[in-house]
Amino acid sequence: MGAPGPAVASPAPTERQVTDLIPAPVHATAKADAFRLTPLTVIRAGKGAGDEAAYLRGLLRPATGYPLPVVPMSPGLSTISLDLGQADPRVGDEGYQLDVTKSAVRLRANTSAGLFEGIQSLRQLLPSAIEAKTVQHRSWTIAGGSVLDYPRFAQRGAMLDVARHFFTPAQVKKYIDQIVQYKINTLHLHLSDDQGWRIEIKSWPRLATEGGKTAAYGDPGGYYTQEQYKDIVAYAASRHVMVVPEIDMPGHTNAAQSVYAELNCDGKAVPPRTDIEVGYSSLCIKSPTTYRFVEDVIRELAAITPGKYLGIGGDEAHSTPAADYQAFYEKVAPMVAKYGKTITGWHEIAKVPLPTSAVPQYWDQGGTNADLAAAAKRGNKFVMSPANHAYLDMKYTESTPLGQDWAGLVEVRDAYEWDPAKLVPGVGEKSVQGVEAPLWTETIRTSADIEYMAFPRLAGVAEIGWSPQAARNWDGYRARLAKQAPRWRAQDINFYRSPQIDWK
Ligand code: IFG
Repeated sequence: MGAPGPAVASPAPTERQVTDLIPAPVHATAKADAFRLTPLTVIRAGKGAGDEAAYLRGLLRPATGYPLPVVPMSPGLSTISLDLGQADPRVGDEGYQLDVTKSAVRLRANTSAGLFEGIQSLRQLLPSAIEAKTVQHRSWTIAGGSVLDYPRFAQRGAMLDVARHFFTPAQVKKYIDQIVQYKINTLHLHLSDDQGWRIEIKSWPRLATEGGKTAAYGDPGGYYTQEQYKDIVAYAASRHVMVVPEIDMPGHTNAAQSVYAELNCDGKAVPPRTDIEVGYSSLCIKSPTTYRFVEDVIRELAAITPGKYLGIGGDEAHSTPAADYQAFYEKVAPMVAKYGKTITGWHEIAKVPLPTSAVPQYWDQGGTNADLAAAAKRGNKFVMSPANHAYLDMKYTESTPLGQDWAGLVEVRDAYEWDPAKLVPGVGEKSVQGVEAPLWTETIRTSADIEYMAFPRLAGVAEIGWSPQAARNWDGYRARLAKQAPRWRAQDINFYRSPQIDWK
């Protein structure tokens, strides 16, 4: 043991440092000094960085009350700068470089999405009080350090089932703002099911006006007009979130079949159903009307969806014989490309011939699946959302008041300790497009319910989607997660206080 070396200026123990970030960055070095935000601080936006600079300003102004003007050139005062195109090529098209010293904060990225993700990290380097909606009279320091970061997987998503229970555009936007703080970039909206139809389709108007009236347990329904849907999509895009709309089929279709008799093989409308049984419904596979209906829906939904993907369901088609299921998708799959979109759907669709661009979404619980391994071999990529790890409607424990338990109990650790590239033999790293945390809403009615089931587990799924697998371990994560609690309290997020975490 040699003589003790020179005292290294270890960073003052603070509420947060670059090594506390969630998702864990690829490279992060904490530095002792910190940047102080003051009433004189300016945000200098390089060319093309104006929107992200305005977004950052919107995050910082409520709690600080500082002017924080966005300027094209900095007068050399206390400056936070955002620059496009000057980042290390390693950060790719969604990563960033963030350098915080006493004298300046510098955020660089190759795209505006990268700047947006870097802002989420910058946000976590400020005290949790920055998340308050009213002015907090206190000092504002940004922990010093250097971060060079980029995602493991391109797609990191959350799904909200707005069919079993309807959530207003404002509630969806609120959820978007909550999830982007963990670099989630995809919102999958499950827009139709047995209990309700939630999107206006002009060529089949009663789908929404009638089929939107019902919800699980007879609770109030609702639906999005196409204008409201476009507004949600635009809001999501302003947060660099791609909306993936899903119309479930050929099963999970009772709402549609209860309002249009011609969608039923016997020509009779089925009674509306608001119980939560699954697998009993099926479109009429042999009827040409079914394919006119499906094509009209796909056409109208594609026209108002700028995102690449359109979800065509495929799950739990227990009332559709296998041959009919195959025949159905042989007719329907080409419709998605016809209207300029790429197929996504539940992994059962991998049974039928699909373009290799199609992205099946895995929702089983791990293990061998020959259809998926074959699809991966053909070049299909998958979104992984195993029910026993990523389903946010699974109860945490037996005493969780909300949710279900058919895939088991999913505590915070269960939602964190899995590797999407190791779930299904033959579906390895190169075959994984990303991860998703679905929230089915049979038992979920309010934003507080959404928050209780999504937080903390969504943060873990977001880290799985973003951070290097080698950087992830439960002991390190649970310590970092504990430090998020003051941020959630400041945002009034109704999170579950898992006994597995020593919450701050
Ligand atoms: N499975 C059904 C969902 C929902 C879920 C609840 C899928 C793909 C059970 N399909 O998950 O509609 O009811 O946990």
